[in-house]
Amino acid sequence: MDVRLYELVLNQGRSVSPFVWRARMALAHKGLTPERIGIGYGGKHVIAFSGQDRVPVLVDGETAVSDSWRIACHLEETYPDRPSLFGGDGGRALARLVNHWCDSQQLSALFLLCTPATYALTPEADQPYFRQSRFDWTGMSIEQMAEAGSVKKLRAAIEPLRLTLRERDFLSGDAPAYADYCAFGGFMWARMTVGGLLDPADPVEAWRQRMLDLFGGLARAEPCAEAD
Ligand SMILES: N[C@@H](CCC(=O)N[C@@H](CS)C(=O)NCC(=O)O)C(=O)O
Repeated sequence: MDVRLYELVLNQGRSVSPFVWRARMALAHKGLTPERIGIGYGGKHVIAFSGQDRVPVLVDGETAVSDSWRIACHLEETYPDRPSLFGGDGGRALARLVNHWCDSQQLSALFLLCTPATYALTPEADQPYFRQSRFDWTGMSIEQMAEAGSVKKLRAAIEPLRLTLRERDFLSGDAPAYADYCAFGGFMWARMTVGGLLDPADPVEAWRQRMLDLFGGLARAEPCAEAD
């Protein structure tokens, strides 16, 4: 079966995209091992067939799917007999809430902390694009972001995760599922660029360690900025 995942890979083989990590974990959850194709910011022509310019892009047989949420839904619908990513319609709706919370709150809190190090890992030829596109989004230079990033603010922003993980091992309950992969993606961006960022005593850190161990240590095995 032809299953391919297009992802963003920067210098030192760093797979930095939180959205790609969501898709990689979701594929592993379904027992699928895609061929991984790394592109840089300057390699968007490679995914032009998908009709847009963002990763992840999944090619599953004849079907191309972009956007991490749409990829998760595709996997759930195409592989219903394999372990569920959502646990039914109610679970899917709540996973979507977690997805939106991660995009708007968790990734915003990580943005200023991880973007300067992502820039440093970007091949020189793509750095002007990276710098300009991030300035267009935020009005800030890479150097201003480096000044403004706050670990304290990140740790405060993830309080909903902390409160949940004090009560159970995974956001989805006793076992991990898509809501966990959503939140984990953000922390993988940090792991690839700056390190863990969490207090060792934080229940979120204990969960992150459990997530790193999943699927034979799939995420732990990747080259990263963190010494395990
Ligand atoms: N909503 C999309 C977001 C995808 C996205 O923004 N991907 C980033 C990687 S982190 C990207 O392709 N960036 C290319 C760029 O910034 O030029 C998803 O969930 O997959």
